[in-house]
Amino acid sequence: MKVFVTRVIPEEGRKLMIDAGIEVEEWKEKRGLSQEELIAHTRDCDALLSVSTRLDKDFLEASSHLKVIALHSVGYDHVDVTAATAVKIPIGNTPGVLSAATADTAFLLMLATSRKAFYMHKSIIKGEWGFFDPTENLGIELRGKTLGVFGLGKIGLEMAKCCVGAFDMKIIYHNRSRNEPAEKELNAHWVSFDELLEQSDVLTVHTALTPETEGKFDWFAFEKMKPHAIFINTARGAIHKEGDLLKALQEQQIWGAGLDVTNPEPMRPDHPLLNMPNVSVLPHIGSATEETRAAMSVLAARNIIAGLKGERIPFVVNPEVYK
Ligand code: 8YV
Repeated sequence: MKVFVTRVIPEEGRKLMIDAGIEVEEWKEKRGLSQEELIAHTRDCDALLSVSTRLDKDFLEASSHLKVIALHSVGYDHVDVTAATAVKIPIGNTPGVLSAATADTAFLLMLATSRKAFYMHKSIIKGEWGFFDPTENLGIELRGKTLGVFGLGKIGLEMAKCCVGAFDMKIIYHNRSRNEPAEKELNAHWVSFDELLEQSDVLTVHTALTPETEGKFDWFAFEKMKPHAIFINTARGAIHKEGDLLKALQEQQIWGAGLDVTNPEPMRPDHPLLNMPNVSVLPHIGSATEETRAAMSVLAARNIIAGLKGERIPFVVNPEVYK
């Protein structure tokens, strides 16, 4: 049995597959694969472990011989799951293990933005640490403020817990359905999307990218937010409209933004958002800790091993394939 892996993954996951008797072929080049290259490399394989590699309909239709596809991510917006289901390939993801690390990144962006930390750091490098003026370089405080969570699932819950523990923040959230355990645990309140916009001091996005959430944070949404509100996105860049966000910041419709995800990625180095004092941008490192990436590789490997044994994979995103 052989698996093709689209990037080099942590040792923990690779070892698990090798110990299970699986031959592991990793793509070691520092560039992504085209769909044609992917088809060619997986032709003689039984499984695919995809690390953020786009899997479109053409690839999936040409690859019906694959017994399983494991993703090295919780998100699967880069995969045509309907096409995979049509050719009966189970798709697995890595839920749970990256929730804390991703929430930590959201928390980091919130705090850094509230004190303009990234911009201050850059100003020292530029030799701009000059005469002390008590009315300059002022941030805003977070204690007792309202955190609005768009998508209170596993990651949103971790972020909310951090904000309650550190700053005693009040939690409001908007989901399609109520999260009653979170309401009890954190005294969180469900609000409509408009109420979330109007009442949040910090609004943090933790939802999947779907046709319903794509472009959800546009000019009309930012316009409803408080002038001192901070917008945080560690989910997917396409959930906000970057041009509208820039305009909202320039026109002081909102106060600041912290982004771990942009649209497109990578963000171009001369992007105006990168030179704004109240904006913090990171290069999609939400799950990038040694512990979390190792745990993700293990879940992906477990999906591959189960799939190759002909068993139901433990973290399946398209359970319909087993019907
Ligand atoms: C990375 C993520 O994109 O899991 C996700 O959905 O966004 C991140 O963890 C990544 O795929 C790391 O392999």
